[in-house]
Amino acid sequence: MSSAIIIGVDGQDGSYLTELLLEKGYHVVGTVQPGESDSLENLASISERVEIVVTDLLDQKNLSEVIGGYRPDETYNLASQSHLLTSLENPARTGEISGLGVTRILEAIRTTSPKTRFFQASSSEMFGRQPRDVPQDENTPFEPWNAYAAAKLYAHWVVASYRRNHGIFACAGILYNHESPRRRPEFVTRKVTRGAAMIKLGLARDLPLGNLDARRDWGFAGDFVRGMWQMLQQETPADFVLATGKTHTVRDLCEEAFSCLGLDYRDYVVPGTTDFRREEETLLVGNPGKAQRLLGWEPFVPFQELIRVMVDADLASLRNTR
Ligand code: GDR
Repeated sequence: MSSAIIIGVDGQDGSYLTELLLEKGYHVVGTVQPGESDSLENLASISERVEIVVTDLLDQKNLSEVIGGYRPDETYNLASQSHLLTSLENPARTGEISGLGVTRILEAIRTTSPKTRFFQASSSEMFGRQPRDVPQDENTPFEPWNAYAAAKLYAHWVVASYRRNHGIFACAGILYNHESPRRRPEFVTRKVTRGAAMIKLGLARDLPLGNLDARRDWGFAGDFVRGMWQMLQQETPADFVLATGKTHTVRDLCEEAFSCLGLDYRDYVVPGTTDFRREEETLLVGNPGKAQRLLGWEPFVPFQELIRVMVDADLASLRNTR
């Protein structure tokens, strides 16, 4: 039986990856940060099939004990303070967790379990505000624009260095935005699908949002975790962009979500002061050609379907809690 450790198992991606690996017959060990072991609602239906351990990315000894104790075939690092604005409120901690934390995991693998294959969730944010190429691929230069992206880029290069210098099978996926009904509501897709469902049910009157012209390349998280697993099944380790190659604006997202409910977003969306970002001439859109060619990876769920599924899920869960 294959085994895997999923670091940061309690997030959106951790739950989808757990489901995928369980389907494939893996023994799955999931780690959570100290103090967060009660936030496992995404894993509720499969909790009995996952072993949960508390692991601290700030603590080298603890990481070495966990990885050396299990010596898994694969380790996936999905732990991060992934909400951009929150991560920027505490940039030093972001660097500790999203940057140095990855070095600690790789050190634990190198010293205690060097045959363990490693996946790191890198981010399209590493390309910065004015990427040289549109769409971006694995050869586009990085130009991180904030402490979150800088921490992610540090980790990205550390992965490459352990691959080159220590022969560790380590891969990074440069992940564009990926969403699902399990996305936390502070991210814009879920904020919109949940907000629209609340308005439909009479639980809210309007939806305050930031920049409606911001564009993103949005895919389905379930497709992305399949790509992570595929990366670790290759003969040689490499980095891959995972993206849909298509962008939509926040306005398109609103139009789609509200129209699923027979509503016109223009009647409900109002300017909000929170989460407004001035950046946004950025064209972050990925070219997944390498993943398609070498991994046979495809993002199956299109934008419209993704948003419909999210709206339906929000409507159902809000109805249940009424
Ligand atoms: P992002 O995701 O920052 O791209 O990071 P988010 O959903 O927060 O923002 C997407 C875009 O929408 C614009 N926006 C708003 N965003 C939020 N959250 N709330 C609003 O009201 C709002 N209005 C407009 C944002 O400015 C932005 O342009 C995600 C995370 O998963 C990261 O961890 C990951 O690295 C990147 O995707 C790839």
